[in-house]
Amino acid sequence: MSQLITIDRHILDQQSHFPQATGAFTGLMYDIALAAKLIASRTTRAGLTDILGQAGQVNVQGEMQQKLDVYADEVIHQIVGGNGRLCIMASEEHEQPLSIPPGGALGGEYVMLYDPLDGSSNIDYNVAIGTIFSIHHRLSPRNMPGQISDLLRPGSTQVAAGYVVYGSSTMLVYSAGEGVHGFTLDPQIGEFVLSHPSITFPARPRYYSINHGQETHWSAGVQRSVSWLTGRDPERPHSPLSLRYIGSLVGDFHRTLLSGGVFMYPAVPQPDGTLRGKLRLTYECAPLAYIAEQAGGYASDGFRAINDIQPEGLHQRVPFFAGSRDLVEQIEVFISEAG
Ligand code: P6P
Repeated sequence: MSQLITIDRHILDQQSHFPQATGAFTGLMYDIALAAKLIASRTTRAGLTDILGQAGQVNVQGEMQQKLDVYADEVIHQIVGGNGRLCIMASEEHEQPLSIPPGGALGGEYVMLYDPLDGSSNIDYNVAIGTIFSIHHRLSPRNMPGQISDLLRPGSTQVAAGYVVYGSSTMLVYSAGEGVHGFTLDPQIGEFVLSHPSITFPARPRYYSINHGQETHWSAGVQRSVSWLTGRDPERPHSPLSLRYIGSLVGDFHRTLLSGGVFMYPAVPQPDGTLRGKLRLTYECAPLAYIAEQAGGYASDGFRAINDIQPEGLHQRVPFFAGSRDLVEQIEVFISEAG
């Protein structure tokens, strides 16, 4: 029993490594874990309550909001935003930054960007979905509201990031710069318990993950990369990886992290006709890139590190290649060689 390490205890232990810590970050992570429990309580019963289905409105992305999307977004805004640790927040569900809820002091030390429920189009099919969060120190002076400049930050300035995957079990995976740690929710005691300490990408990769339905739109570099990963490149032999793709970013990324391999969402034609990435930089790719790098891996837009990109907009989209470092770096070479 002495080995039972809850996330609260783990966060507190991590805080002891930072003598100057004020406890604000610790409280922030407590709030995130609580919000995750509340969301998990709904996702595990989605089929039993009237939480399924569409909320009847469209979000900033032009996507039909699911009821669970709306619930998750509001829970995070209120629970995580309401305790005075954040000066400003940004959500995938809202075009503009969110004001700090009543009770949350405007002088918060941190900023948070989040995707409350990614992959929510899969909810009705019982496919894993997830919450993603990214945390930075504020840049603007304390005791005033946060600014958009606090939010438009390269991933390299994150102080913590993580995700919650609501799947066969609910797991919270986070890093605060000292490795990646996974906690599994024990519903019997309502606690996230350390189940995956110090996660690193396995030396031997197992899967690649991409939507083959878009194959005709892939660039020559991406086509060369997939050919290589599946052992079909005569110039560069590689033991063939198997394909896994569930169309839910957190689920696909989490499997890649634990199994080794690479997740790819390249630039493809979008409904508006442009050729670009689909995944959002600030609250999807940058936090997952932070986790990937903390786990010994790497994440790129095909040309440069995701975490070197200075965001121009809150909802900016980028191509995303993340996973075992040697695989992602080789994909960059193929893309570069293909011009
Ligand atoms: P596609 C879900 O809608 C999402 O935003 C990510 O979770 C997922 O990785 C991607 O879209 C799947 O997109 O075009 O393969 O259906």
